[in-house]
Amino acid sequence: MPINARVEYFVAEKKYREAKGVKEKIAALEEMLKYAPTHKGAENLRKEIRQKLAKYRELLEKEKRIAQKKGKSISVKKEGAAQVVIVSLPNAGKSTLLAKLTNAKPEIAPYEFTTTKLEIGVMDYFGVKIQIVEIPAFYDGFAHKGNGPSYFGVIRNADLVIILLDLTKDTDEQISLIKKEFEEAKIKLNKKKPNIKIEKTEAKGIRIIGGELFEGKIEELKALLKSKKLFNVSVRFFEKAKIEDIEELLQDGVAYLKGIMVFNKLDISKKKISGLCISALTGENLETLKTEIWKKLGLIKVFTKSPGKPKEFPPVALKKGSTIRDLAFNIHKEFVKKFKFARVWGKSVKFGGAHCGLDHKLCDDDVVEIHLK
Ligand SMILES: Nc1nc2c(ncn2[C@@H]2O[C@H](COP(=O)(O)OP(=O)(O)OP(=O)(O)O)[C@@H](O)[C@H]2O)c(=O)[nH]1
Ligand SMILES: [Mg+2]
Repeated sequence: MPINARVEYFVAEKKYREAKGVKEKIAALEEMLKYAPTHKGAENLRKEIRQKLAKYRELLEKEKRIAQKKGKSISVKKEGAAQVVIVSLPNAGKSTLLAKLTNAKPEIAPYEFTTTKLEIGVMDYFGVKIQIVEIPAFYDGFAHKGNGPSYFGVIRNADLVIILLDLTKDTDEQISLIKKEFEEAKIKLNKKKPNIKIEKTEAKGIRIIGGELFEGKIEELKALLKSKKLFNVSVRFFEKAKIEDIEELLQDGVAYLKGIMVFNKLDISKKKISGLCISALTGENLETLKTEIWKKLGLIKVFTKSPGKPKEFPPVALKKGSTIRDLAFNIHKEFVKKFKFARVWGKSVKFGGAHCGLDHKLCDDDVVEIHLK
């Protein structure tokens, strides 16, 4: 980590780490380069950023070429604080659910494959906008056939997947088919990315750091790396891991996504399922579903206020664990520089109106009054 870097640099670096798509990565890297320290000691850092930029720009060109070959590319512009996609086999009630949760008016019909393109709506969650996208129904082989791969491109970019299951049909069968397609598309659902850093090095040989955390034979690990032509690398373990975890990390294009399973058509089913059961038609349990979506997205909403005034609406959505610095930066870049102190009301403080600094961690529904110099 560079010393003396400006706060904007760290924010850009955070964006880079969290970026999912190639375009987002490029934008974050450009920002990192803009704010990276210019002194001699940071030369390597700037070089590294430029190399990464070149790599991602090349990747973007490649993606464009592939998209051109395949014809029209399918994409959705992300809007709001997060993007949620709904997937299911035909007729499970995706459009009905989308119409109930958002402002969208998709076609709803009792026959299969009614929805043939992406349907997009916006859900309001206590003032926070969340984009919800219906993906046309899955079928056997979806991951590799027709528009399936393009739709999986949209899914990969989402923050959460709702797997909608039809209680009036065999749910195990639906689950196994949908899971199979996700596996085919190399998307890991609800699995944490193994916390292992594999980096190419200029130094010769394979260097293993924290090897006591590796639950396997080091020789096997080295053989695997060599089979992937990784001769000069460092592998740093931050948690216990198996050889399969390394294999997964070395695979191209693996994505990690959060997902929830939701069982629909509760109103006409007598099945007893331990899971979130709803009726998109009657609206039963939809409030619970909304709360589940919010919890699973790992977001918090924070209200700002001016001295002597009530809290402002809508709230700002932030990642769980965000600090006043993140909030200030979210409002305006200058706010971090000009920050004097903040007063906070809510769960993150012992008493309402407590004075806090930039590093103070915020909780859901906190109210924050920022005072500037
Ligand atoms: N009883 C009942 N019927 C429902 C429910 N949700 C959806 N339906 C019905 O199921 C049928 C399919 O609903 P859609 O919302 O079009 O399903 P879909 O998943 O979007 O379908 P495709 O786009 O064809 O994949 C319609 O007749 C809906 O009225 C529900 O909760 N209960
Ligand atoms: Mg539909």
